[in-house]
Amino acid sequence: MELEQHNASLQAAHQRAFSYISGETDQTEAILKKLAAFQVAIPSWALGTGGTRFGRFPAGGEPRNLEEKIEDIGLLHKLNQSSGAISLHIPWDIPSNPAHIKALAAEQGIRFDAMNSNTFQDQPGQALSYKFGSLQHVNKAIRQQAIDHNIEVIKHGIELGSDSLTVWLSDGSCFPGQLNFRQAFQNTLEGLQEIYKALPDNWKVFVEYKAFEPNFYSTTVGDWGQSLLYASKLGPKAYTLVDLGHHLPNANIEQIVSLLLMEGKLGGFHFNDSKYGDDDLTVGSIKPYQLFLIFNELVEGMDARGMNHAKDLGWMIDASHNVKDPLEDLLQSVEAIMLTYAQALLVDRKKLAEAQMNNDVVTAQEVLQQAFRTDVRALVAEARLRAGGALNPLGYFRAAKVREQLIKKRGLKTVATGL
Ligand code: PSV
Ligand code: MN
Repeated sequence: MELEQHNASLQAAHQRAFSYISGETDQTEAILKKLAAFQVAIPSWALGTGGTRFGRFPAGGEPRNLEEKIEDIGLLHKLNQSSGAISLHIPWDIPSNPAHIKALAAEQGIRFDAMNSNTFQDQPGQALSYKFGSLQHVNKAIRQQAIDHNIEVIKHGIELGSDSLTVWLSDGSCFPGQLNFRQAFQNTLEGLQEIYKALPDNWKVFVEYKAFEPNFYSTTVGDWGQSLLYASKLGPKAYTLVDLGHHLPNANIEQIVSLLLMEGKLGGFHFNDSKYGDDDLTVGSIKPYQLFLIFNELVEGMDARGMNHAKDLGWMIDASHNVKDPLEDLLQSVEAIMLTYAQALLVDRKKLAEAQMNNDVVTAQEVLQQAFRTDVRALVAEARLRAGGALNPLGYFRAAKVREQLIKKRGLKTVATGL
């Protein structure tokens, strides 16, 4: 099925819904412009079926190499016009021919978002093991190996035109007494300082925190306080990265986001959703109101600093798709992000500020929920349509039998690199 044909078949229903929502706000054109500019990076490791330590159930047609991963993201972007970036994980996706990879991505309108290093696994042929950590390690040679790897990742990123590095460390301890916390912190800081020195002038480094897993007693970058401490000591090119799944249960993530923005230290975002921990579920599938409250703070906080919503933070999905088609799951996640961003743009900020000044708790809640309960699907669809995408990306994906075609081309038993 052709895209035009798909869009034509949905046009009348879309028009009805779009005229309704346009009548609800005088901001339609401004919101459409912001939606069109907003791009969410797709991680190179999320294009295959995810798994747990108990098993993995691939459904076929997974990308066999980086070229095919870029092809998959190009497909997503063609349909939703909001996935115009890729975030690479090294060494899972080392570009053997960077110029070729760069050109391939450019053909699909895809740029290279943050590069991700990996010192949480041992690679075949690796000299020293990360079993007891990387940058925190008691052995200087192991710390140096982890530093060198990160510098290598920066070099790959420079070749591709990326401008940021995300460092997520699994470093920590599994049992009380295993680590000297201060020593682990100091070693990690010194390592990050070496990596920081290797950053080009226009680059940023994002320090990602995570409460637990794979270490279950302590994590050396375990929460936003520790991440902010590292980022502050490192300097102006260092920022905190918030991954939604990396908090202890019921953490007030929207407040964390607000304060990091206030300090000018929020650098990037990994979107996913969870019920229990780092579940890596589809964005917006479990706690959509929390996602809205986070976006509400993002928009308010970025506007307060005059930031560009699309460009000044790194936006990325970080999820795993164990029982869904990865591409369908990613389409759902990007859609959830766009819808929530649109709702946050609808919040009546003047009325909210007045309610706050008057301690009018009821009105404050009404203002937020008015936006959250607004059906903005037609706004997001209109932005997509104007950019050349599909009115219903998921519907098109199924009608055009995209997965079936990928299986035919790549085979049923293909395995993408990643977790
Ligand atoms: C760790 O759980 C994490 O969120 C980091 O961002 C990694 O790079 C990613 O997942 C993939 O393992
Ligand atoms: Mn992450």
